[in-house]
Amino acid sequence: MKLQDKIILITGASSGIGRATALRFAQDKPHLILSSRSQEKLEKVKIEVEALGANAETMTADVTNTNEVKDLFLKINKKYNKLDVVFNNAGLGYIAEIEDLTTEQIEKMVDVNVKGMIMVTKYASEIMTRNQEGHIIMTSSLAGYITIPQWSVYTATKWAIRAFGDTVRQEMKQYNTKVTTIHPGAVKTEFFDQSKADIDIAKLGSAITPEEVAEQVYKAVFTDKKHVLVPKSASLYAKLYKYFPGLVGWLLSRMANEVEYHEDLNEDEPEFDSNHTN
Ligand code: NJP
Repeated sequence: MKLQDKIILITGASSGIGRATALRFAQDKPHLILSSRSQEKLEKVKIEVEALGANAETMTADVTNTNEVKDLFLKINKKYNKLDVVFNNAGLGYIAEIEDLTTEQIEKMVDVNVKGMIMVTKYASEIMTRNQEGHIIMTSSLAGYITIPQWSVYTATKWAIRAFGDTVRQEMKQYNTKVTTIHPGAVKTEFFDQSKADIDIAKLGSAITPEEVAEQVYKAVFTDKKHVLVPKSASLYAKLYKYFPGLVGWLLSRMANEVEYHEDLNEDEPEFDSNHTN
């Protein structure tokens, strides 16, 4: 029971990678604080976590609202006076060429993925530096290493988080606080339901499960890694990008286009009218 009695906060805990990570951590029976905007969804995850024998509580907060983030950490500090791990994970993406993204979509990506993640880190760091102990884990993306057409703003937010994480890591070392960024490739979660991408994630063969990411987040807690790329092919793309940026962008956008092609092809209908003879 390596994490038993540790206080662990997870943002974006109501679905996808956050939920899967809560369930992975739960096996060690820590005290989990599950956070996102939806109380209803969090309650469902809490029941799943408790069924595994861990303690859990829900604390809603919209990470784009700095007062709500501040209140979240005030509550945690008052109740526990410590925070061992924060999995700073809430995020979203809208996928389209820059001219087709709405101003609202752009602002939302920057607010949640950059401002939200920075504020969560800022308040977590106040508790951790005081206690001279802690681990901040942030979800960036494979898109934090590469560039893909149609993902420009999302990519910008995730590169920002890699740079932010690297810098905070340098600052936090003196306070015995670790900082890690996680960089997944495509993951089968609700992310793609709201992303407006023409991608059927179920058909994207290379997509991994949120449980595979959760396993790497869990393992990261026991190491002091700067970056964790998952799956292994994500590492390969990141390395290749250094030397062949255009090729990697082309390959990845081609994979997405192939999925679109299969989508467009209605397999229930014949491609030609077999009764028609010339
Ligand atoms: O997506 P999803 P993922 N304030 O939609 C929460 C990154 N990533 O698990 O507020 C607070 O299932 C939302 O909760 P709710 C991605 O960028 C993904 O895939 O209740 N919370 C939900 O719990 C993100 O950073 C892929 O609606 C807010 C959670 O965020 C992280 O993985 C690939 C919020 C989103 O869960 C988790 O995304 C990759 C707000 N304002 C990186 N807005 C991928 N799926 O392929 C949203 O490289 N949430």
